[in-house]
Amino acid sequence: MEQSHPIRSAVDKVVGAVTGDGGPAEIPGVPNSAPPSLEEPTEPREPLPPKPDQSGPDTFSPTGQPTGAPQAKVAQDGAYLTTAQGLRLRDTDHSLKAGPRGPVLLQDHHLREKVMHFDHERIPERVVHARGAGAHGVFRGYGAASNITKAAFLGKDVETPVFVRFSTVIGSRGSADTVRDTRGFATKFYTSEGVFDLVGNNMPVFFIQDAIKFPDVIHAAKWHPDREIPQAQTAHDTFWDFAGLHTEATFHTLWNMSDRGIPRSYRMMEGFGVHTFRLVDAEGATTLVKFHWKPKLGVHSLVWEEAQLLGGVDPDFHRRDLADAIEAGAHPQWELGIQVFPDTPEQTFEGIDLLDSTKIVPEELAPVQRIGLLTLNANPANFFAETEQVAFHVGHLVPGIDVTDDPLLAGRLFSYLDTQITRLAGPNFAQIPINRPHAPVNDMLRDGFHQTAVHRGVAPYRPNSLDGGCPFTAGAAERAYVEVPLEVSGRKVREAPASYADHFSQARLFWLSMSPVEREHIIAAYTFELGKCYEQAVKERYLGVLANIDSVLCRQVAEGLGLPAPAASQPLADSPPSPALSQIGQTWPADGRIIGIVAGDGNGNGDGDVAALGAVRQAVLDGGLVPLIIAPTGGKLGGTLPVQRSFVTARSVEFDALLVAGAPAPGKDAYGARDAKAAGGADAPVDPRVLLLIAEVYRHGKPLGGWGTASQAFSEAGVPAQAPGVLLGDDGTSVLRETLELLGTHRVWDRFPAAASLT
Ligand code: HDE
Repeated sequence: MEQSHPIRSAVDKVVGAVTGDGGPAEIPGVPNSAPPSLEEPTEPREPLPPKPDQSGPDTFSPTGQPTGAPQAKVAQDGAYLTTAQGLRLRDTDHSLKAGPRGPVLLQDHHLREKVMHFDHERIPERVVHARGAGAHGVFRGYGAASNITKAAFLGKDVETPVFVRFSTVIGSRGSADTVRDTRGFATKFYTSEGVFDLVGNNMPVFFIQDAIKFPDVIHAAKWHPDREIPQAQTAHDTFWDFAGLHTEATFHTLWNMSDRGIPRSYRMMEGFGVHTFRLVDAEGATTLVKFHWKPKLGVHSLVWEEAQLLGGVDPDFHRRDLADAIEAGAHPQWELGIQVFPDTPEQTFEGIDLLDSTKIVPEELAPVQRIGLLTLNANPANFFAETEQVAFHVGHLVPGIDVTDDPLLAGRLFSYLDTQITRLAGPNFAQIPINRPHAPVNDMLRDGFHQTAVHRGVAPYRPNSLDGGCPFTAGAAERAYVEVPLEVSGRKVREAPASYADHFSQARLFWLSMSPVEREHIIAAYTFELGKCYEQAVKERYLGVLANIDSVLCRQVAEGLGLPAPAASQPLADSPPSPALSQIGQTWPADGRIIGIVAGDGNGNGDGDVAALGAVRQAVLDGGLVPLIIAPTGGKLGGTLPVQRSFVTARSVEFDALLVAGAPAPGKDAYGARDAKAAGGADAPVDPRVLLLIAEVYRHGKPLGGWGTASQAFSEAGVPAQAPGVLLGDDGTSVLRETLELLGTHRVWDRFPAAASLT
């Protein structure tokens, strides 16, 4: 049987539902499962069915028992509006008043309830990682780790439901997605043995070695406390003041300044558990591991100008990308991997301290072994209930996975429970539907705010006889969690081990592993961030740090800052580069990428043949990508082909590649007073908004294809026809084919020649 591509079939399905005419496929982002009527609906009816891409938490009781209830049963339902007590209401638009002109009566219990609840709708945002996006999915174990861990969910073909939340670290809940920052990558596995949370980041190292410094680094990175600016970024004095004085942050800061700090998509990030964990097999033998997530789509990043533009043009870019991809059926996937190290008393590997979270073990020394597959396949049904209320904790462990003595991890084991007390207002947050385990809970923890379980028995204590001794403790045979019985000893001191003093060698390793263009981006990022600092001393001090990474890096940044480059204060350690750290040099699937297709008005104004355009659009869908037609105005080209972006709404940063079907003459609104992007364009041969699209796509290194009279538009935009990744052809489908091939490497890297000093 012929299988249509998931994106096409999903989009077709969505649009079929929306337009009701089975018409051409629309784009993801449909607000609900049926289109609204033009007239306000007044006839009571049952609610619309949920959208096909959405799912809620599975229906488990607060005590981890499957209830068997359909998900809709925990949602509000029915045709009639009620109060919170289920009382049907006749009017919710007018307060109860003594006559139409008032006064409002104190007895209006509906007004009181409605406004009271509204007044308390917000909860405190997370103190870090406040901005995020989540998705449901499934994890399937390969069984490849079963020889070193008894964790049931890692067994061969065992399927475990998961909820994943991605996030930025510094910004507030409403901040932009594309800021330069670390990204959180937190996964909740609802395993048969209890919840396991892998609370990781998209970078494998951290700013600090000891949790006691966490408030310091976060206070430095967040806004200045007097003005509460800048939002969601480290380009300011307090961060670089701290980073220059606290040089154990050097390596993580370098990751931030690299392209990893501005991911293209949550779907295109690696994830890391950061700390070393201890796996335990059924016999009690232990192995040290570091967890990795490897994205099937590869690791890709924005360029800085795109990230900045997106901050204004689409601050929800990453959220939207994740939700749209899932809605369109392009389900993102990652393989879970582990680097494996023998559990020796020193807890080092090839001289690298495994308890130091500011260090990596290069993949070339310890390859990442794949042990399972994560697929995100459903969007949350309700952001607040799920993404906002999900509560992760590094101490949510299952048999077969234990922690190590990494002092950063130790602090986290305290912190993650603590923070929920403020954020989720009490100790019963595990009972919120998204947090409920899928394993029976019998904890003897009692009462507290928002207790939703109705416990039985009279003896929530042990030992007891009144409840028949229940509940009983389990042994390892009954899958109890048993900590690895390690010997511990030592003097009570506030000190770090000597190995923690090396702050620069791995930063240098990273720098040396970058391709020339990646180095250019790093130089530009430091120059931008330090250039935004006010204090000369802060900049000068940080140049001293850069000198200890690399003299070229230091010199180039110093030049940009207009300051002298200092010499290194210690010998630079050269180690072989780790190619795995570079993002460039491989090819990856282009699933779910966004292709902008610039057309004219459908009447021969720079778009050629509408039927041919439709064929290109269909071919993009067939390739598993999302086509967005861009035309002078909204509507349907030739009465059939739906337009998704107008020259007013389109901006190049939305697209991974641009196809140009011709050279549209300026639209009627192409003048500066209406649209500054079109300033001076009324008399130009090509609409200036199209020229801007072309110029930006070109300078961001994206594939640029064109046919018909597009060559005229390219030359008006200053794009050389022979430049790398500029594809001019006779017909759209052949240009498209070449464009898709180029997308495999993500960008046209040849368009970015690096300075000779960096090659
Ligand atoms: Fe977190 N971190 N963290 N962190 N962290 C939180 O927990 C904390 C650290 C990470 O999507 C908070 O529920 C301390 C490393 C992610 O809900 C809080 C220390 C790594 C998320 C907290 C660290 C992370 C958090 C805030 C230093 C990567 C978002 C709200 C010892 C391995 C989870 C919350 C989500 C969230 C504390 C360091 C990752 C305050 C004290 C290292 C992905 O508890």
